[in-house]
Amino acid sequence: MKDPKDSKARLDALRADIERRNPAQPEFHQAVREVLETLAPVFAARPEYAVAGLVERLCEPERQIIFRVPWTDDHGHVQVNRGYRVEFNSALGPYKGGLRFHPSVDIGVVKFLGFEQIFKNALTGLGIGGGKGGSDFDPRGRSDAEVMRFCQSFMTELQRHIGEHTDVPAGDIGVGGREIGYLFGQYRRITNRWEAGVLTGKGRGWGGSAIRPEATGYGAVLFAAEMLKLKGIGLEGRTAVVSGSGNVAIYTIEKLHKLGAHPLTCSDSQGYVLDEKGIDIELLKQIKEVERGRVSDYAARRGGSARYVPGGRVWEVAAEVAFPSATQNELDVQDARALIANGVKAVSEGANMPTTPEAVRILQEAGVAFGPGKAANAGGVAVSALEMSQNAARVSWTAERVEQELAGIMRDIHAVCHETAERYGAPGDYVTGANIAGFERVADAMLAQGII
Ligand code: NDP
Ligand code: 2IT
Repeated sequence: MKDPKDSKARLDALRADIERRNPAQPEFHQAVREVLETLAPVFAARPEYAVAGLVERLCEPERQIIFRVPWTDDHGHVQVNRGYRVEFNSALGPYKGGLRFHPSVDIGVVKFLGFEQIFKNALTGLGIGGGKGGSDFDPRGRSDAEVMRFCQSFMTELQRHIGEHTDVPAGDIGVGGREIGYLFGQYRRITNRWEAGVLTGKGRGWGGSAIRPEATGYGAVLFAAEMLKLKGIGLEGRTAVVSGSGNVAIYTIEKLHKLGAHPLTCSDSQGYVLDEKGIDIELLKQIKEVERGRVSDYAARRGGSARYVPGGRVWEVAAEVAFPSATQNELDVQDARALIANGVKAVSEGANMPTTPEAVRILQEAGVAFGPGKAANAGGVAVSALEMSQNAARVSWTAERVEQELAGIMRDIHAVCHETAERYGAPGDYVTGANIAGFERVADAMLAQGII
């Protein structure tokens, strides 16, 4: 298979087959399409990858688990949710990836996230396979006691599938430190094991790593800084737009402040805040992390500099760097055009697949440095892997040490994406670079380990 046209034809046929065999999973189709579209040159250059079944196996999860999650709400009513864990690929290490609790979660969403996670985790170089899970449970408006009962019921089933050497979940949308605590408690109770490495994102006092809460957001900013450095500019003094107001957005904003940039926005699913003086990180943390409030509360309490825009999108605000940090497909063609018109120089994806494929193309064609999520937001799972290392060694590293490791990992990921893109004739295209570099590592391990 030397002719790239042959490779392309084969990949197109495979894509059509995947869409036929996995109906009604648009996010999964999108994630697969985006990777397959960039792989043709690697097949042309490296015929060893063209063996039958390699990509077909990569696109089929090793295991998909779907289970009932019954729990009782505060009014004594029985609620029934659905739980998922997709164990996608373990060629490089135990399945690793977060749990998402959000009403939009279905098997297609979990599969898209698990598929992305394979390549992201490979890029970290830390020996972790790809997996993802979650539930259509909506934590919004639920009491702590309800969340605890839900987490306990969820773990009662999940525990038989996970383990420090098997599958290691963590947080994602709707799952943070509180939920990981309840999940860990139930795992420990059922198994009668202190198995710290079975979950990451734990509390600092009981096996959690320093800097894990910060890692995804900090990493996304470090990735943006690396991209800008190649354009000969720094982050200091730059204006930034950030979407979302959860874990990733908060620590993106914090790191931007630390590096002397000006984060002007944050958002939730109901609207956004524009703060001309820059987002007050302490007020945002108080409202979101302590009070579990909304960004509209931020605007009400911040005073004159902040304006709440109900229903709007942050991408209409002029800025030099953009960090989509909420959810998938939150930045579309119209948003990309608005960013370009306002002179954006770099987009670094804190969220998973937040930019639609057409918007990615438009941004890249306009010369905007575009960091895809599987590279730019890999800092979170990378520090999760460092949490597993600390748990295995029964040690706890200082925040300074973890932060230094994170910075080195993000630099390395940027470098490998950049070099790989150049090697395959797509200079500056981090999407191609990330997909091929991640693919090569997983594919080499899969080939060595035989047809399983
Ligand atoms: P959180 O639950 O902490 O925050 C999610 C934020 O996104 C909230 O502001 C939420 O607003 C908003 N949001 C969620 N769903 C939607 C939606 N359908 N439309 C508009 N806004 C929405 O999650 P995280 O910050 O952890 O995750 C954000 C993104 O980052 C996700 O794509 C996740 O997969 C990705 N990610 C997370 C990592 C982590 O370590 N946590 C690591 C790597 C990637 P509202 O409250 O109104 O729903
Ligand atoms: O999308 C992601 O990389 C995460 N939600 C973090 C996964 C992890 O295992 O830390």
